[in-house]
Amino acid sequence: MNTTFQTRLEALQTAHQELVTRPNEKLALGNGVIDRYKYPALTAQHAPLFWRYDLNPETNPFLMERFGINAAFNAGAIKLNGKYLMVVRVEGSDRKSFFAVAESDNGIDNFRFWDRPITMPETENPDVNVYDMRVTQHEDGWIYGVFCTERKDPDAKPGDESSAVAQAGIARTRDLVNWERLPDLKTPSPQQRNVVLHPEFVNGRYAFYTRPQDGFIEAGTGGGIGFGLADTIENAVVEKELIVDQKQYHTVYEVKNGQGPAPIKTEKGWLHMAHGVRNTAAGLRYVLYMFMTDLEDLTKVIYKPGGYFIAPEGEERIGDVSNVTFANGWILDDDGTVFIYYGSSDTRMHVATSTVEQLLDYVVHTPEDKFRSAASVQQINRIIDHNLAFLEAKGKSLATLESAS
Ligand code: M1P
Repeated sequence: MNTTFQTRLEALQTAHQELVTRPNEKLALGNGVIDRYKYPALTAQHAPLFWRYDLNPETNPFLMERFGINAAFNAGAIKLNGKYLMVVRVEGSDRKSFFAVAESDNGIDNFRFWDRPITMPETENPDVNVYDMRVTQHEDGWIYGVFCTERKDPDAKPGDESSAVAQAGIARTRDLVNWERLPDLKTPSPQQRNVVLHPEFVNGRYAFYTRPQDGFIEAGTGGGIGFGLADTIENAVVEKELIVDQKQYHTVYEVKNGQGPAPIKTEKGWLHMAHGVRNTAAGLRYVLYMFMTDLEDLTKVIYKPGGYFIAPEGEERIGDVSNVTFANGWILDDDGTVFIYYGSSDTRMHVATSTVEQLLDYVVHTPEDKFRSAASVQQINRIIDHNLAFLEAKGKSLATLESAS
């Protein structure tokens, strides 16, 4: 073995080992709703060296990367056999995404990819690209992965190499290793992305959150988080989509929105995390927001805090598609901790932590968006009045608060 090869291999191994074993640190002074962490939970550089390099000096004397990994983002998540697992959208430098599982003992750090990426079976119409899997532990006993499958638009004009059709692919597994691919979801909408399977049957049927869209990028007239039922999962057909949470002028979900992971059941209702998109002079901005639906009527939104829940901060703002936070995975732990996994700027994964108790407080008590500047000022004034009454009862004033050390 030549010494350059050996020296380089050792340096690569040391750097990789340091990265995947680096402890993460909770950042001080969160906003009371979530805690963020200092380092991304997972990056392209976490990909095993043996995925990327031919480690034989005879066939790779320069120890060159043979398969580049560009990004690791938009992961589904599940806790299985005591391990916190992300089902990550890994994107190669060839621009194709695929799924791979990364595992951690504590949900915060030391995420390591399993030895092989997921071999996802294809349908008769092969996927060109697959991404953004939502993992649902369904009450029928299977773990489902619902993801976007993208293929070239068969109606694209000659020379148009960009137009694509997005649909919802469905697969199921018991162990995240062996997957059974089922036919893609059929809906009345021309295209679908951000489709999520609800974890419980609804009147004996499978329930899906959908995101009908007219084109590949534009939600168009179909904008909003939809809801529909299918009789079977083996050939899932949603005949009618009802919009549960629609896009709306001058909000953080003005251009489009989409359901995040499968909702969490709480005593007050189903807790949802979603992404909302608005346009800016610098391009689209993706943030996360929350809402709650009724336990009995899943199409009825009963609480919806105004504004965003998580928006890109610091390095999260920069990446292949900048100014994006996107979440399709969270884990509710037995003690009520919620691990929120979110991708930033289509590049890397982060974790934030909260509890069901905090998230319920946030969803129930955060003022709704009232859609006008004047109404926002009224909301601030209501908080100020509430604080003044509280301080007065204690014999204090706003000035004493400002000078508090
Ligand atoms: O690039 C931002 C996001 O764009 C798409 O989301 P949506 O369908 O809501 O526009 C997805 O491709 C997503 O993966 C990506 O993060």
